[in-house]
Amino acid sequence: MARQEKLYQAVIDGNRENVKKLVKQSLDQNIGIEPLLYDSMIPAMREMGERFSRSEIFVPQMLISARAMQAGLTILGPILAQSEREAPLKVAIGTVKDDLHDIGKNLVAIMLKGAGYEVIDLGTNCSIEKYDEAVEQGVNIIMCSALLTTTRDYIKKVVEHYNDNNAIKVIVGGAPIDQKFADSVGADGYGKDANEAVKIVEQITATQ
Ligand code: B12
Repeated sequence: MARQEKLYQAVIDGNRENVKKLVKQSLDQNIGIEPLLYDSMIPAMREMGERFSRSEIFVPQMLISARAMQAGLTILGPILAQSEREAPLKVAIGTVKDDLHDIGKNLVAIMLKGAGYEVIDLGTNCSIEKYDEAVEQGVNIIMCSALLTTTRDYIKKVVEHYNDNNAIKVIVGGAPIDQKFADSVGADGYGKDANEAVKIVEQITATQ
C-alpha cells in the first residue's frame, strides 16, 4: 500500500483537523487501518524523530505532530478495539519510569483490545509500584514500553522484580528495544510493533 501523502504531511505539519479529516476520508474509501498507520502516520512520526536528531526541529514541533497523531488514533481506536471475545484476559501496559512517550503504548493497547484482551493502561512514567498495583488486580502479563535509551534500563529492573514470580510474564517494546536487548534483560517476550505485541501476548496466554 502506498503512503497517503496528504495524511503523512498532515502529521508532519501537526495539523490535527486535517489528520482527522483525512483519516475519515481514507476509511470512507475503504483504505485499511493498518496501511494508514504503518505506511503513513507512523513513518511521519519517524521522520519527525529524524529531523529532531538533525536539530532541524525541536520538542514543540515533535509534540504538535504527536497530538495530531493522537487525534487520528481517537478515530481509529474505537474501530480497532471492536472485539467479540466474551471473557477477556487481562494485561497491563505502561511506559516506564521517567518516559513520557505514549503513542506507541496507546497503539499497542488499542490493538490488544481489538484482539479481545482487557487492557489496564497504566499510563506513562510507570514505576514498579504501578505495575504491582496491576498485578494485585489479577494481571499476569505486564507490558513495558520505553522510547528513550536512558529509560529502557528501567525495563531490566521491572524484569528483575518479577524474576522470582513465574506466574508474571514481562513483555517489552519501544523504539530503542530489540530482541537482543529483550533477551539480555531476560524479558519473556518482545514485539517490534503493535501487531507483534498482540502475537506475543497470544502465544503467552495460549501456554498459560
Ligand atoms: C513524539 C515524540 C516525542 C513527544 C512524545 C509525545 C507523546 N505523547 O508520546 C515529546 C515531544 C513529548 C517527546 C519528548 C522527548 N523526546 Co521524543 N520523540 C518522539 C518521536 C518523534 C515519535 C515517537 C512516536 O510516537 N512514534 C510512533 C509510535 C507509533 O512508535 P513507537 O513509540 O516506536 O511504538 C511502536 C513500537 O515501538 C512498538 N511498541 C511501543 N511500545 C511497546 C510496548 C510493548 C510491550 C511492545 C511489545 C511494543 C511496543 O509498537 C508501537 C506501534 O507499532 C520519537 C522518534 C522515534 N523515531 O521514535 C522521538 C524520540 C523517541 N524522542 C527523543 C528524545 C530525545 C526526547 C526528549 C528527551 C527531548 C528533549 N530534549 O526533551 C523528550 C523526553 C521526554 C520524556 N521524559 O519522555 C529521541 C530519543 C533518543 C534516544 N536514543 O533516547 C527520539 C528517538 C527522537 C530522536 N531521533 O532523537 N518526544
